[in-house]
Amino acid sequence: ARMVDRLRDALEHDQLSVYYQPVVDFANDRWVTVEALARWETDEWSVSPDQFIPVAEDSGLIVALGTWVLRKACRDAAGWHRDHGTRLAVNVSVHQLREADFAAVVRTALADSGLPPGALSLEITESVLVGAGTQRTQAIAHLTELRAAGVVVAIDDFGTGFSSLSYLRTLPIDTIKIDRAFVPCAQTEDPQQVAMVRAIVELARGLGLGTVVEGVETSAQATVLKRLGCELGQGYHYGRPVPADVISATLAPEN
Ligand code: G
Ligand code: G
Ligand code: MN
Ligand code: NA
Repeated sequence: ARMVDRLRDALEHDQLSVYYQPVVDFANDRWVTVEALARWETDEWSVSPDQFIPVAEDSGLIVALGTWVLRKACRDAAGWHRDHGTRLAVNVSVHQLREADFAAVVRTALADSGLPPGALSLEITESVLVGAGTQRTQAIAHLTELRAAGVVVAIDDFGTGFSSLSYLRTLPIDTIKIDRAFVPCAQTEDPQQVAMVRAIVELARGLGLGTVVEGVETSAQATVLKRLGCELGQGYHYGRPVPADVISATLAPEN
């Protein structure tokens, strides 16, 4: 069967899962957030999200898949937030933002799970700005409404799109997630890479936006990024994406 049919079937039969990757505060290495990442796997095989997410995007199935991930992640994270203050980040496709009921779907997921709006970040990409004016207006209206309720909005994969920087002032956002392509290589500390990160951090600060750096793989990189003024970091150095029960077990003894 085509991958999209198998994916729809997996979604209907609750055969997808959600993994979580920690985001840490460089100041004290504590977990402040976990990012929800969809997984499609069994004991025998797995399909990479780099394969099935594009298929879901192209078929429109990403709307149902995104809602499923959001609701599952809010349920998992409500207890982590209650007991440890841990926040939740969820990836949102531009297709979800074009649906008339997106803000209502998010509000319902929060209400049903008990996760407070201020504990949720939505990760969107610059592609929100692409497409017909009415779709863009709809997306911005959803984000504005949800931000007014306390939800945090982050630009994911910052610096990899093709938009002009002016969108940073026009989009209702709170945080920039600096793409891992900008992370300086630990050994060389490439001066050009360092200059790029420094400029992005300065830009974010000037606009009153928070920063998260992705793809932190070594302690040497963490040291450089911290020195450059990055606030939060995410990457294999701090932890790979893992199932919910591993997050629960790791958080439990910490506090
Ligand atoms: O999990 P991994 O880091 O391999 O993810 C690969 C890509 O798939 C990333 O771009 C990530 O943002 C995306 N992705 C993973 N889970 C979701 C999801 O639930 N919704 C959307 N829209 N994208 C996701
Ligand atoms: O686009 P988004 O930022 O949502 O993608 C997250 C993706 O990045 C996931 O597929 C996750 O597995 C991957 N990822 C997370 N940390 C690291 C890292 O330190 N190095 C690399 N190469 N990939 C990472
Ligand atoms: Mn992301
Ligand atoms: Na990213």
